Amino acid sequence: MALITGVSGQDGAYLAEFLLGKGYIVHGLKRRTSRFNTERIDHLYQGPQEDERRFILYHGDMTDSASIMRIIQETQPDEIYNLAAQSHVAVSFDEPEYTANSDALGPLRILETVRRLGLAGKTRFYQASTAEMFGQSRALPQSEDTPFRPCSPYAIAKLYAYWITVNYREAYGMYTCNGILFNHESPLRGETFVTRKITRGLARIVLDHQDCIYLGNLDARRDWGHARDYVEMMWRMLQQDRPEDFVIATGIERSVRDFVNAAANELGMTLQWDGHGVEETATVVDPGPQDNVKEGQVIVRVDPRYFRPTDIDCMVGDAGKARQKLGWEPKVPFEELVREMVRCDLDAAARDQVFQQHDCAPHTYHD
Ligand code: NDP
Ligand code: GDR
Repeated sequence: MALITGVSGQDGAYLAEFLLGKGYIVHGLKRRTSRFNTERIDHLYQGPQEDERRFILYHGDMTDSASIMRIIQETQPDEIYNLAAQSHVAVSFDEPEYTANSDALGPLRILETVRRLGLAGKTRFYQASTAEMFGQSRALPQSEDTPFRPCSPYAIAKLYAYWITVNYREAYGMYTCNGILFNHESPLRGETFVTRKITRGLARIVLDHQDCIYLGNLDARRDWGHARDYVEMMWRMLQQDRPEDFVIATGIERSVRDFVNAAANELGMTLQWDGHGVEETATVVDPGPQDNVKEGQVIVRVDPRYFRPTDIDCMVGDAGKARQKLGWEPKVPFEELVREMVRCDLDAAARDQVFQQHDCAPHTYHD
């Protein structure tokens, strides 16, 4: 039996599906929002009236110890996957205190609850740690031994979570693991992360809903994998004889510009990049089969509002330890990830078109 916090997020949805497939009963902590926000897990939902439910949701919040205590006491899980977080790096500069509360103190609240309830010998704990903790560390590729040099309120909060997870393992003998995951994407990725912003934006341009997308740092280089591959590693970390921390990454880095080119290529379009810094643009030199896109149309511009006060130039991981001990082998190559995201966003943009034809406004928030 497992408890997943952040079950309504990208990784929560893939992990819930994965664990249900393994025969687990899955409990999910979900925060209260003013509207439904369970689109990613609606296909798994079982109403309270159904018999023998295997997927059960609870209202709770990482900033509220009482709700965490109630849910853990009620469910007494064998495994806890702590995925809940304010996970957007740029937003953490706007909401640093809230980010620290949910991302740093949230995991502490879980660990302390497990200990206080006498579940330290039973409940295994996975912490969603992040490659962002390496920050501006110059060492590349980054492994479990690379020194941390975080450079955002998000990464600094996650660093506290990392160390408190290690501390509860060492101090109380609890089975706790950090998965130090590099960027992983999918069609379920939040719309304001750069990959999804690009695939969604290009799909909408192709269907004539918008002309252009505005991005920030095009030179940033990231190590992008598929979320479905990564959640399996979370589970594998909790099935070992001894708890340990693991880096999960593909070992290949690409720039934001490379990602735009790959997505455009998937749509049969060729782009030309001109200018530097805030003047840089991508112009369509060959629209391929896209009727709504014109040769010479500028479809990417830079908006400095998307620059961060401090950013990371390049992140790339060395997942040698996970390869050796967890049998880690990323299954989905980069091109396939981009293809899947572009296709799903084309479908979504087509659905939006139907909404528009019936005068119902679809989501138009683009940030
Ligand atoms: P998402 O942003 O998609 O999901 C985050 C989840 O946390 C959502 O379910 C969100 O709820 C929930 N949440 C946020 N704040 C709270 C709170 N105060 N109380 C309860 N729930 C809360 O992130 P991902 O699925 O991409 O990432 C999962 C975890 O892995 C995160 O901790 C992230 O920091 C970490 N991570 C992610 C990486 C990636 O590349 N995806 C890489 C490395 C680490 P709601 O749906 O209501 O917003
Ligand atoms: P990141 O992901 O910050 O690495 O955090 P994001 O996709 O937000 O940014 C990646 C890089 O792209 C640059 N960038 C832009 N980013 C966004 N969001 N929007 C833009 O318009 C844009 N233009 C350029 C950014 O500056 C950055 O360099 C993700 C999250 O999932 C974290 O929770 C996780 O811990 C890390 O990955 C590993």
